[in-house]
Amino acid sequence: MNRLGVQPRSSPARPAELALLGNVEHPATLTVGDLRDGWEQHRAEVVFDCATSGPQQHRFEGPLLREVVLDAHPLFDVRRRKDRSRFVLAVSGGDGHRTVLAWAEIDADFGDAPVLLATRLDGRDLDTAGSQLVVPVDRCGARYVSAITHVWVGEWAVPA
Ligand SMILES: Nc1nc2c(c(=O)[nH]1)N[C@H]1C(S)=C(S)[C@@H](COP(=O)(O)O)O[C@H]1N2
Ligand SMILES: [Mo]
Repeated sequence: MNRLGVQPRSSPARPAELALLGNVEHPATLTVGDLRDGWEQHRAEVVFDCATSGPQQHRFEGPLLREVVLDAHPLFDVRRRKDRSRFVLAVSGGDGHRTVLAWAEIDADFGDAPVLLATRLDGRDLDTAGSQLVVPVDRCGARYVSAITHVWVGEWAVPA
């Protein structure tokens, strides 16, 4: 911001952040830079179908969602498959679009899906746009939530 209260064109835009929260021991706020520097980057070349714009082909890079979430220490006994299988993940985008995944979809002992939190899309860094969910096992694009603001981790608890 300069003295006129105007954002100069040359200044870099504010980096996007996502909140990792819910039934976890260590909630965190993560920038795309954190996602790039903190975990091994995986690549995914994907094709998905969009109901409105047809087939889309993209190249993504980023950490595995399960590695990022595991480092926040979900409140399950990591050694017990049945305990882990009760958990779900809810992912929201800046525009209100949101989706859910079962923890078991990405757990190596269950679906083992290589779901990513993208840091790069088609060779472009996502630092200002925000991370995008990459679900290579999906045939359609609805769960490729972009501009992620929240990843909520929670346990299905039976209503009293
Ligand atoms: N935040 C957000 N992410 C979103 C959507 C949306 O409306 N909002 N639409 C989804 C749908 S329906 C599709 S097909 C893909 C399209 O991704 P693309 O435009 O990068 O090809 O984004 C997904 N991610
Ligand atoms: Mo879509």
